[in-house]
Amino acid sequence: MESISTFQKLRYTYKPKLPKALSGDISNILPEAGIGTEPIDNKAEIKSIFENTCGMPIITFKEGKNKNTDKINNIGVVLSGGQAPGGHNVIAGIFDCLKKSNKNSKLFGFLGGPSGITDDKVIEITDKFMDDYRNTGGFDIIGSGRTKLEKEEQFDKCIEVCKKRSINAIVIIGGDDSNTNAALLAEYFKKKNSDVQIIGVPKTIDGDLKNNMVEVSFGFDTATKTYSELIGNICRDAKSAKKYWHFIKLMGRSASHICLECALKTQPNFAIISEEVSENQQSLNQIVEDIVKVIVARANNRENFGIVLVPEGLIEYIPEINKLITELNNILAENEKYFSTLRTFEDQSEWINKNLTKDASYTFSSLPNDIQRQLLMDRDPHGNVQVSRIETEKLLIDLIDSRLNEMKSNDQFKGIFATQHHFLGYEGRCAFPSNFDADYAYSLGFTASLLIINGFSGYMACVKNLSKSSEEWISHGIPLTMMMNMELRHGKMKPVIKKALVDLEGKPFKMFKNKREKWAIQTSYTYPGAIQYFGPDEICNMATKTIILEQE
Ligand code: FBP
Repeated sequence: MESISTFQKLRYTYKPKLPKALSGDISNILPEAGIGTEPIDNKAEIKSIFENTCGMPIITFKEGKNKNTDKINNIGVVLSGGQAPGGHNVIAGIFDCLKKSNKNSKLFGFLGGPSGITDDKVIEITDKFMDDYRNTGGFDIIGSGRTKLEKEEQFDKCIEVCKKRSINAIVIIGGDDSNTNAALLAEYFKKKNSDVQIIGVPKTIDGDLKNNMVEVSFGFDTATKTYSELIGNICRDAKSAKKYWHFIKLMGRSASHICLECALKTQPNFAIISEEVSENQQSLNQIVEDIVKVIVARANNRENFGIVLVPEGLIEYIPEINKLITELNNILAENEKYFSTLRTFEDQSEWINKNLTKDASYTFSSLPNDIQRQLLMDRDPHGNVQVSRIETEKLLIDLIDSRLNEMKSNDQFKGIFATQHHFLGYEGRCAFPSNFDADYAYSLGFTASLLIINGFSGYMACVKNLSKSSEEWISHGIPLTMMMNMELRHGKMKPVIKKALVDLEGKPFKMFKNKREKWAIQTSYTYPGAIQYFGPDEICNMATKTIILEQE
């Protein structure tokens, strides 16, 4: 028998909390449709692509007799993309709601991500099997993957597999790209008169699947709490040893929400927010100069130590590198086959340099070889550079070191610059979900099932009012098309769910901006400590600073 820790055993028995409106009998929960909705932008284009699913109303749940809840439903669930704490609880929420409505309903898991649907790799999730995963981190219950479902042949295969397995609904748990694909799938199914329903669930530690209706994706809370504990520990070490500058890169493929939240929690000496870099069109050299100023000022106070937080996606927001990456993406996409025949890095960089414009080639050549190599690595299935493999924190250290050496040689810097670098990403993606994420993910799963039981398709399960206690949370179904606009992808305009970047006018960023000068010079670290699961509410059941500030 598999051995389990005492903590694991205790966590299995935790009962996730639900919004009040969902806690009664399923036959007493009635969906209520609001007024019709519209896409956030490019309304005409989106409407013409989503003829069958655009304009649907927002759904809310209230108390009331519901006669349609005891039909047998067979749901297939799929996990898509990177891990996020709470994934197992979404599945538990779907499962419990489904079985509450009719114990003969079944939940199936598609294995290894979206390709599990098209490859017909399916398992049934039973009571006992589910119980082994409740309130645990990870996606190992059924695995995940990044296959993109976007072609009609794939959609037809989905219909075929669902028919064969008598599955009448699919829940796609994923980020903005996966939920965009969910919207396309829902539209295609309706167009083809297939009655398979599609429901999306907002997942990603990155926190960038966010809008008026989606306050945060599940996983962000636990990941930022885990990273903040580790950053706090490093801060304490830095303050104790007084000998290193720690450069900590934080996951978050594109947006800097994770970096901002961790900065608000730990008060480091410097935190880069990519969105601000882009807004101010800051070059790599300017970023380096800004950090150098803080290092010099602290050295003048004999504080030759500090903490710098670097968002994972930074590289793509630095204007000259962004231009370079755009060119590289196009060149590599157009010449994929030829490029794969170039065996050595020297051959690759020589060929690339010949194909880049003069400016981009200059930027490429000015970067250290390791970074050049990392920029040429495989793209993910969505065509993105895999920023988690680019060592931006090391690049900054190298450039700052050279600049300080130059300043040392003409007596402008008299301090010491010794460094350590860290990358916090995988450490937090599979942590045991915090109480917040355990409750939130479970509520999202429960909502997804309710939407299916009540016949909806093309919706995202959504829970609002998250800075309040879970009792006061409000469940909704929101049309996926409502979050869409048109964006350029691989040289073509495509309908996509708009990614939410850090809002430079929002309260969380403004709070950080007000404080950062003080945090830079006066050592002001705070130590959030480990996630607490048992104990007083203000320690165990607090939402992120971001949500609290946004909703105060
Ligand atoms: P999702 O957007 O799929 O949730 O993934 C987020 C993420 O954790 C990013 O923060 C990171 O850049 C990426 O996944 C890493 O991907 P991989 O797991 O393939 O290394």
